[in-house]
Formats: sequence, structure tokens, C-alpha cells
Amino acid sequence: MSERWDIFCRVVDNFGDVGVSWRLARQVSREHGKRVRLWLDDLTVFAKLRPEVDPACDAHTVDGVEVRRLREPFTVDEVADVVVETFGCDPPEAYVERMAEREPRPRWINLEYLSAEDWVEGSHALPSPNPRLPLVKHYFFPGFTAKTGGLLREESLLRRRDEFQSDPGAQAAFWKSLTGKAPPENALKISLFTYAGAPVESLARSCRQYPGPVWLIAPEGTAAAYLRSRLTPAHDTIRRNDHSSGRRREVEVFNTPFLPQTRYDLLLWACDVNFVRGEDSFVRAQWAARPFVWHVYPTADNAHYVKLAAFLARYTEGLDRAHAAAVSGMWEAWNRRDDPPAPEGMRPGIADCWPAFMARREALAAHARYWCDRLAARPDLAAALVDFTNKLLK
Ligand code: TRH
Repeated sequence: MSERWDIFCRVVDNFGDVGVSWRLARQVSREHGKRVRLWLDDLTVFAKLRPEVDPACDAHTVDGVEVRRLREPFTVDEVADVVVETFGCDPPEAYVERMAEREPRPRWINLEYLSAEDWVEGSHALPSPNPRLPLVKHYFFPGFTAKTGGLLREESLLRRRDEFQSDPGAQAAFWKSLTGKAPPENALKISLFTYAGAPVESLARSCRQYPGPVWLIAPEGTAAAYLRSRLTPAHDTIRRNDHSSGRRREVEVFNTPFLPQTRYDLLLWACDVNFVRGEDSFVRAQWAARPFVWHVYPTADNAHYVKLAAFLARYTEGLDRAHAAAVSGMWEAWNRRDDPPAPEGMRPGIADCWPAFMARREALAAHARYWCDRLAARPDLAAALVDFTNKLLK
């Protein structure tokens, strides 16, 4: 019988916890043949990613994975060979007690949050003996370097991406299904997925300077709600006559429904620039190999600025100084709460950073491809984790 894996996920907020846990469960089942149960304490989030799921039901089988509601008090039927808790969510107490009684002891993994900070390499794969029970938990850190657990990347992902990005028909069909029409030939297509406080309006305003049509696509969420509050409902156009060229400059804004997870990848692949957030969309934007801007999950202690700087230092490596400054400037302006115009000496805002970012679009597109290929040369996280748990047996 193939190994049984139990993966536990408790939703803190938003979609990422489930987004990451589901991708891992699906990949460990499909590509590594494990019998996987994914335990979620909130199935409504999962139903947003997989609309065919009825969140009122406690048990589902999706793509070969058993998806079960994590309900406390938890009734333990069977303890798995490998137990993964995501983001320090702690498996149910009753389950941990049974883990300690099981022979052989299960291998216990805590899948941590993604960070580009240097300390991650030193913490990756470290064991932590349980103070009370004869159990050892290992910390497994995703990351951008060889000394980390890598990133989630399913086997077929980059092949499917290349097929889609080289197929104008598939892209036109996607756009028609999403917006009811295909974008104008030379339209700049931008996807928007942000937290509250992102200077979305400044971006929309700055897009009016772009010498051609702009499509801003905001799936249901913070950015969409903000744009809707500032503009009219689902679809609107900010027009401006460019007297100098006599051409009409149009920024069309589309508030689309929240997309099923697999279709969200198509949006990232079809756009020219992607604004993403958190963790999972952040990684998917890198696999899309298109220029992107990251809205980091804000924390009260401002630690997210350290995370932002750590990733920017890695990402802009190999970029010439001016290009690197354009990327860092745009990302820092995007992560700054509400976007005051820059008084003297202050750091520039979106109105300055966006044109600088766009002026280097080709170079940044080449860099996005180079960065993606560099990451893709390393083992993906699911394969690294399976390999790690096999080594724990020895
Ligand atoms: O939703 P998030 O903000 O999740 C966050 C992060 O995980 C963060 O690390 C964590 O600390 C915080 O939650 C609690 O952003 P993230 O990680 O990008 O996850 C979004 C998921 O939603 C991702 O799997 C992509 C998916 N998605 C869709 O499936 N359809 C859509 O239309 C959109 C916009 C996103």
C-alpha cells in the first residue's frame, strides 16, 4: 500500500493557506502516488478555489485527494505515515496523542511560510523533539535557494504555460470567457490582486499616461471593491483624449468574479504585468515569467518590509542598477500605505515609479523569464519534501 499522508491546514485569513496546502496535497498524490487526506477547518475557502466543491459537505474526493473538514473535537480513525501541518497550525491534540502510540512513529513536518530572508537556510529541515511525547517534528521551509525546500511547481506547469502563451487562439478564448471580448491588439493587460491600502487608484490614474489602451483586470477582492467604489460597477473605462497625439487613451477596468485556482494561472499567463500578494499568487506570478509587483502581507510590526527587501535583493540580482532601482522603487511605493505625492526628499510615489517601471518593460520581461528559469532548475517543493521524508526513514 502506498504511504498515507495527512495534511492539516487551519485558515488564518484570506486564501493562501488553503491555496498552498491544496497544491501540495494534489501534487504529493498525483506525482508521488501517496494516499493523501487534506484536513481543512474552513471548506468555504476551498470552494472558492475549486467551485465544484460543496462546502456544506464534510468529505470530498478532488483530483484523487480526500478533502475532509477538520472539526474539533477530532475523531481519530487512522494516523498517517507522514503528517504535515501547514504554517504551524498544529494537528488536533487527539491526533498527536495517537501519533505517539503509533509504530512506526509518523514523520511529522511543519511546512513554514515562504521568505527570502537569509535565516531561512539555517532553519530549514531542523528537528524539534516534542517536549512531552516521543515525537520529533521537522521544520520545512520553502525558499528561493538550494539550501531551502524550494517552491511548489507541479510537473506540467511550465509546459502548459508555454503552450498557452504561444497560442493566441487560446488566449483570445480565455479573454472572451472572462470579459466577453478580446483585448485590443496592443493593449497593456494588468492583473490586480492586492490587500487593502494598495495605491490602486494612483495606478489607474498613472495608466492613463500609457501610450495605448490599458486593461486593468481585478478579480473579486480588495482591489476590485476599491475600484468599484471609485468607478462604476463591473466594467468601466477611464477615457482621456490625448490632445498631443489626438488619440483617445483608454483604461478599461474589469471586475471579474474570483477565478477558480487553475484559471487564475491563465490570467497571470495572459497578462503583461501582474500585481500579486501574500504567498501563493506571489509564487505563481514568478512561474508566469512576466514582470510583477508584490503586495506583501502586512504585519503590525512592519516585518513585512524586511521580507520585501530580502526578496528584492535576490530578485534584482543580475539586473543593471537602473532596472533594479525601477523594480525596487515601484515595489516600495506599492507597499506604502496610501500614496502621498512625494514632497521634496521623500521617496517617489506610484505616479513616478510606474512610468519608470513601464519604461523598462522589455528588460523586466526578459528578467522575469531568466528568474523563472533559474528557479525551475531546482527541485520543486513537493519532490523535495517527499525526498526529505524518505530520508527520515533511514
Ligand atoms: O489570499 P492571500 O492573501 O493569502 C495569504 C497568504 O497566504 C499569506 O502568506 C498568509 O500569511 C495570509 O494569507 C494569511 O494570498 P495568496 O497567498 O496569494 O493566496 C491567494 C490564493 O487565491 C492563491 O492560491 C491564488 C488564489 N486565487 C484564485 O484561485 N483565484 C483568484 O481569482 C485569485 C485572485 C486568487
